[in-house]
Amino acid sequence: MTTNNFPKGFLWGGATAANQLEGAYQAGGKGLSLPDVLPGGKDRMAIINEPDFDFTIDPQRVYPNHVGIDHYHHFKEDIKLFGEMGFKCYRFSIAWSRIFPQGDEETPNEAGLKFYDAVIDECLKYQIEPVITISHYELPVHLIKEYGGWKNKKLIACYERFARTVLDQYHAKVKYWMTFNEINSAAHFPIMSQGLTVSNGAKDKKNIYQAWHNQFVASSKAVKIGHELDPKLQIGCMILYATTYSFDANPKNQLATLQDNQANNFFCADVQVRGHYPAYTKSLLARNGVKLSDLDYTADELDLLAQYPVDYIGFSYYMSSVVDVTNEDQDRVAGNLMGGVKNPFLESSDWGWQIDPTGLRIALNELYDRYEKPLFIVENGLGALDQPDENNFVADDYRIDYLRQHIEAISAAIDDGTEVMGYTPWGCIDLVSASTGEMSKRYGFIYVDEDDAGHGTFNRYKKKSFAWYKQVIASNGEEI
Ligand code: BGP
Repeated sequence: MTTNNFPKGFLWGGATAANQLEGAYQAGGKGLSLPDVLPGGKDRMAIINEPDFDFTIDPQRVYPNHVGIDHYHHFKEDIKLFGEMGFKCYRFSIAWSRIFPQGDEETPNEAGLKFYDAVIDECLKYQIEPVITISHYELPVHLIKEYGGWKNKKLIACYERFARTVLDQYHAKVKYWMTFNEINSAAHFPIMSQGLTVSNGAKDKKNIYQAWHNQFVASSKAVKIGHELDPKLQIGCMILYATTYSFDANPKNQLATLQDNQANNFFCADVQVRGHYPAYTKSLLARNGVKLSDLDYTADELDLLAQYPVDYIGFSYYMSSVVDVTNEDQDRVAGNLMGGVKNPFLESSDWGWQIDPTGLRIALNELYDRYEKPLFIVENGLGALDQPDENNFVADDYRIDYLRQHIEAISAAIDDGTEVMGYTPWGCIDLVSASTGEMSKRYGFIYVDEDDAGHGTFNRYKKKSFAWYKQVIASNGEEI
């Protein structure tokens, strides 16, 4: 197939998050953020079920986010490599706890602001457009311990101050923003974006919906602040999208798939994009044992949501999923984020994520049909166990193959009539995995010599996919 239909100005690039690559977790006055207290290892997410988990650091355990890939001290070298690949944009996040170490101070930390000024200037030096996620799984620990995370309305004012500070500081140099990373992911793991564990209420769905409401309000406030500073700023939401299929034609499965889509793919975007709660809200809440009257919301807040919806839809896409409510004995995949029913037509990654490029074409169509707003694929990629040879070269043909098929799917979706702004594969340089807290699950075009315990030379090496992606960008997606 030909892929010569990518629009001029298409934002090719890569994506990262502060907590997964910066390291230097106490440098320049930074406070502790949630990932700083999450140990590495396959049971990292299980921590939310430990009743005595209290967000403190246990000296017996390993904390890979403390070191990241030491991007804090290597950012010039890393961004230079992105420039060499020809990135048009670079998506990264600002660690809240570098700007407000505790999260609720009145005055920002100058050293933190300076750091991101330097990162942004480095991008601009290579004509790379910065794309900033304001909050990417980096809630300051103090906001969790003191207030119980996002279920507490006090966080709205803290976020507003944080968003105002960074928008004020960087808006002249940064046009593209996102308010919360994978805001809907709380349906699967409420700890990452909402700071909720079993000990502070994650098992009570009411808290998750209240936290979402508070985040929606905070997100609209950021859109308001951004547009008042400069109406040309583009401020998006960011959702995790997993195209969801019914296992078969059984109407029971079809209905369950529809409801699964409402709950997991659409609910947050419906509010953030359309500016109001969808018609199915009451029944969705009821399915989760929550009543509207359980939630604390005001008419002014609903007004704000209506007045300040997002400008575009950022989303991550890694896999599709399957719904079957009629057969409990189905084969399952052991995905570490959200395992589920196995799709007999698909292969899975080493971590059980079902690989489905056509699902991306479907996702783009589903989202565009529903919202008719520009779409930005801000995460996609293959986590793999890369094996460097004696020259530290990784021949990652499997990654090239994965990305090529997904780029073909984007091209097909553009032909279908969808409006796609850009594509930023996840972890464009190897970094610490969010779900396992390990380095060995790698996504990058650039290999970083470092092991799961955070030891290594930290040298950077170009993988085979580096030259391949450079040519993809140079040809605006034609040579893949
Ligand atoms: C998304 C997150 C990222 C990222 C990615 C890959 O859910 O937004 O932060 O890490 O998934 O996941 P993992 O690192 O678990 O492989």
